[in-house]
Amino acid sequence: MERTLVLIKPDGVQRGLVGEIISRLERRGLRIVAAKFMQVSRDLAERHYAVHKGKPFYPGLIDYITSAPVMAMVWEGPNAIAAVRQTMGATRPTEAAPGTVRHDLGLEVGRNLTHASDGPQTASTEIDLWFKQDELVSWRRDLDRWIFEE
Ligand code: D4T
Repeated sequence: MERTLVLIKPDGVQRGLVGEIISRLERRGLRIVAAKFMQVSRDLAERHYAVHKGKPFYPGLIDYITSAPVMAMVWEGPNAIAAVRQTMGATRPTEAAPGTVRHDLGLEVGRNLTHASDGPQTASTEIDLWFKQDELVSWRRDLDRWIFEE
């Protein structure tokens, strides 16, 4: 079972899309492991986006992610990293496939609603950055056998 970090960014929170986005992940069959509604500090933002430091969009990215609260979550499931990125769609909403969160709900790359880890190493590093071990809940749903082949 794979785990991935998902952020609903400030635009998603401000636009009242938290429920819609969580609902899409739930309906996909993914299982929530952790969630916290929080104001992101500049320090956390800079650590999360360290890989983009020096790029032209970096200052705007830090301002954006710290501009209002975010909903930070961990989701799990078989191939959860790829599944969540597929549900979110391409980084640029105008390149995202119809049916994805970014296509259906967004227009601009700098207001692309969500973040999702892009690989197993990043997922592990990002989950550790955003959550303490005791904030991650391991549990089973009664429905799991109808969603996971196991
Ligand atoms: P995140 O990390 O937010 O899930 O986005 P992606 O994984 O889909 O895309 P990314 O790392 O390439 O970009 C991180 C973040 O920077 C913003 N961005 C990106 C931007 O404002 N302008 C740009 O030209 C690019 C490439 C959007 C997402």
